[in-house]
Amino acid sequence: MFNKETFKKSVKDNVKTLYRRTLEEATPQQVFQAVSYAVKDVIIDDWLATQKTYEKEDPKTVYYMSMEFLMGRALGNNLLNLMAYDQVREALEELGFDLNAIEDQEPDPALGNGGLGRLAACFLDSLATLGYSAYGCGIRYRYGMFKQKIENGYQIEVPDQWLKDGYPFELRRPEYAKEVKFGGYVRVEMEPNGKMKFIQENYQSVLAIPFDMPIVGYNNHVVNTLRIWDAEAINNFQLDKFDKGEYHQAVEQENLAKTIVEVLYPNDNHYAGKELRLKQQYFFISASVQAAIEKYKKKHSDIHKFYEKVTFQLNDTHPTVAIAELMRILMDEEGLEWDEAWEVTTKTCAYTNHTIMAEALEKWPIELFSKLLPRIYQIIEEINRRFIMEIQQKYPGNQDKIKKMAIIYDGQVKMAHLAIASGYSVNGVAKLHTEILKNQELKDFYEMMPWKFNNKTNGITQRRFLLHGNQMLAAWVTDHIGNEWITDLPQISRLKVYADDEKAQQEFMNIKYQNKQRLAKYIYEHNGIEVNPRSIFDVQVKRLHEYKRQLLNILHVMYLYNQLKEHPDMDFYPRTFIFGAKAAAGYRRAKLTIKLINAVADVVNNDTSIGGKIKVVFIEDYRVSNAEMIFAAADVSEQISTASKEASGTSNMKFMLNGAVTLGTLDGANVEIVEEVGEENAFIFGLRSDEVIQYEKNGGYYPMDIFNNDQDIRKVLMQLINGTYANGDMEMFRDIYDSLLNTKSSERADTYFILKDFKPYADAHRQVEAAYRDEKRWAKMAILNTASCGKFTSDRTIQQYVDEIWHLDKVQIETEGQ
Ligand code: NBG
Repeated sequence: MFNKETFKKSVKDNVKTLYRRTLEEATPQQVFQAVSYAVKDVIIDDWLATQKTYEKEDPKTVYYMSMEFLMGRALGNNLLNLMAYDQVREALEELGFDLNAIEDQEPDPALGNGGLGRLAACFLDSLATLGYSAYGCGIRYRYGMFKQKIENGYQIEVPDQWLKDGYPFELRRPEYAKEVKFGGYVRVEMEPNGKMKFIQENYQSVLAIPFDMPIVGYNNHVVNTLRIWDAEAINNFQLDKFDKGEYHQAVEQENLAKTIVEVLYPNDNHYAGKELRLKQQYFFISASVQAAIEKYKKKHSDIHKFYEKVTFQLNDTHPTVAIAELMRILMDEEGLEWDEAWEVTTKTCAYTNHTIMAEALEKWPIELFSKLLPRIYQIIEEINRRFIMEIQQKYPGNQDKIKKMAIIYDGQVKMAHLAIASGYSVNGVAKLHTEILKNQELKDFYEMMPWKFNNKTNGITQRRFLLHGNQMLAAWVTDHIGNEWITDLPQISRLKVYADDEKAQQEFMNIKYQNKQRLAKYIYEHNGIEVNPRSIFDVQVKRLHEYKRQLLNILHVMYLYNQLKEHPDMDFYPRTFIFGAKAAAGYRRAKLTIKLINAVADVVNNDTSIGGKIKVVFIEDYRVSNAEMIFAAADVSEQISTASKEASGTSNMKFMLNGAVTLGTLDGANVEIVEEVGEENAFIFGLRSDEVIQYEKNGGYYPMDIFNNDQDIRKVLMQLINGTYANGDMEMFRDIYDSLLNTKSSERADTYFILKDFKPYADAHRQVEAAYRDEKRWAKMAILNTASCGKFTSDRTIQQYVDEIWHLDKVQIETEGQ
């Protein structure tokens, strides 16, 4: 139980033992560390109690396997979930510190790129809060997502040394280390009983060392574990090698260990096809699967029933080697026959698809794959052989089906096919996305195995994105409807009765205003740009990708600016366009788009003739910690992906929760957001997904016609190549211009239908402006957005995974004094 005086003493003691300093002498970072260790002390008892309870009650456990966990800062969130936030704030005040400032000392553990990694983090929060036994399994990258600096308008990537001061919320657990083997060859031996034995030889190996992070449930004493693996060289092996004079190989193993967990690939919705990436995948999967089996065997003797107590959720294709690794261990180490191992595996593994973008679907060249993972490759070959037989049985003589569905085809191992053929569940992440999977992308698989397919619309945790990120609004909500929304978000619909209440409207908009002031201050401090908190804060924050169409947004800003220059007296409600986005380091056009945004910002923000009516801000280094503040301050949520391309989107939900109104296409979860809040409380525009798909299939879209016939659009595009935003340099943005009209390369012009959707988008913006001028109408819309977001809690998503896929048992933690 939390005790303020003990806590204060613990903070002081920690500073002393960690740094040989008094609290007065400690640096802010040292105070953060001391406070965090004191908080960890509080967590530890619940962590132990939770694990004891799990041991006793033996509930079924989900292992959420993911290359990415975008956790964000832990200190504030842990305090809230422990119900100790206010007391700790007071305790620190008494010691002369400000909790917010101390929270700001924490690095964001940015072990993820974007939505996929953040979803995994929200899921862990919900699993703990709902009281389900769960592990997150991932990689402890030494360098997380790069830090973004903007220099001269360009993105510069700087290493993210999140571990440099030590991370207080992790626990190294060498006693659970596992060996992971790469390369070599497979030798087959006949055993006396006639069974074949497969032995990997002449391999290199590394030691996987787990680091555990506590995942604190909200007010329920549950503490689950995120287990991320670090790599170390295997020392005694190394000595062996030296004895034999195999110095070279020993050094290689040392290097392998060093490089394997070095960096997170900074790609979102795109795979790089790099050997090191496959090594990372097998590394954390092999260690995690070994650990899961070891844990199961502590309590159970019959490995055939593994799936009754354990399920693996594969977060996209990145962890799909788990299927073959589980087969390998069951057969080669546990002695099961193929059919027995297959039954266990197919009842254990489930797969989530997070994208239909072709460039994100992992395929590995056979050569690379079989060399790195010879035994795993053999097993996948056999899975493939049997799967093809099944296809032939179902569709006799149909070669086309084999071509489209085989796991190994054309020299490549297709990871999504492996996951679908071998898993017991395949889910999409929003209604529309799942329908597109069933009817387009994975049509053949759906026809063959319809029972595997299901939808799980994504969600977000309200505990981070409202309770922590927007404390003023959270308090206001609680004042009006009580605090049940914290663990039961649909309760928030009780706010609907206040949508027309003038006092409530004023209070709600006043909180929004204060949050806008907070963000304005941040912008001033970080960008040196003054923005008017009375202007409309129109925000697009997410990874930079062509399909997300930040380009549409900035082209529209250029158009508005042209309008304002041409008609200086036009009625124009001041607007602040806020962007935040990292681009993959190798994604040239995305990086050029960042430059364009900053170039437009430079011109527009410094043009005194428009009286500050348009401001453009690019927030550097968009990440979870500043995201929390940005959502709280947004009026308009830009969700403008080309319909059909955004599997779900989850920032759309975070904005909605904070009372921002969606301006978007009918894509991903926007569809369901509109269903919940009503079309009159969102601004929807543009091509529908089926229209996009039709154009993609049949052609018939000619952006050049639009360019030729629409003066406004032509003017904006010409400004890309006449130096308007590039100090006269006509080449700087030519690639973007070409991509829209492309007559040159083989790439289809305007792949993402930007020109097609441009005018409908501009229209939607006019409607936003009109709605915002009507203060009451806007306040009502904003309140209704917050009040209608109940469906989008990750608690609901997780409950559906539990009920329809995992079938976990709920656990109550017994703590002392309860
Ligand atoms: C992303 C989608 C988002 C979705 C998240 C979480 C990948 C591969 N997919 O639309 O682009 O919200 O996954 O499901 O990163």
